[in-house]
Amino acid sequence: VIVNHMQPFSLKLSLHNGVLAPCNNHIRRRLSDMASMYADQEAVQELLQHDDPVLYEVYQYDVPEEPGQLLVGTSVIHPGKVGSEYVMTKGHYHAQRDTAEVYLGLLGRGHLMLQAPEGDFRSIPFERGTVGYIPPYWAHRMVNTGNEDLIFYVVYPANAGHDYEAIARRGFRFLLVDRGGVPTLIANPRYGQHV
Ligand code: S6P
Ligand code: ZN
Repeated sequence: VIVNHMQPFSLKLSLHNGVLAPCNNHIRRRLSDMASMYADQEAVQELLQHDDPVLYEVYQYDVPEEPGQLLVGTSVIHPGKVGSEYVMTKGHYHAQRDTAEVYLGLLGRGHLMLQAPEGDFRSIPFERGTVGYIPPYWAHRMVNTGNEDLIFYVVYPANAGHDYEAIARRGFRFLLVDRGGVPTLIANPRYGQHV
């Protein structure tokens, strides 16, 4: 008996620019959408006086958010820095904490930062061909440490949802900053404080 009437489908993913077609959920995140998340607030204000740049984009094909379904999408993080901190995603836990996710690197260079609720932290270097496994319960944020777009493909349970609040409040334990051209992890001086 067929109980799920959803039809099979296919999408085209451009391996050059990450665009997914068709795409029914295109998100653009600007600096003003996550201004408080960068450590150097003077640099944020300085940038915002001139412009409100798009920092990253997500192309996703939404399906019903029910258990058993999978969401697929690509993220394109543009290169750049805010102060000495590299451009990054907001980062989140899944609202449904016991859901995992897989990232596949397609273009560019970066680091996948992961953090468990108890504070355990990992940073995984990412490039074309890297497969990153994000276990259930780990918050995740991607950082573009290169000078071109960082593009990766993601697959995760459609009922996972996003919890941005916890990261917006506490941040990650470490920041990824440019130290003489070398991406370097430093302790986040604002970790655990209200951001
Ligand atoms: C979704 C998955 C990615 C991110 C995207 C943007 O669970 O982890 O598609 O949504 O990379 O990051 P963020 O933190 O702004 O959602
Ligand atoms: Zn996620």
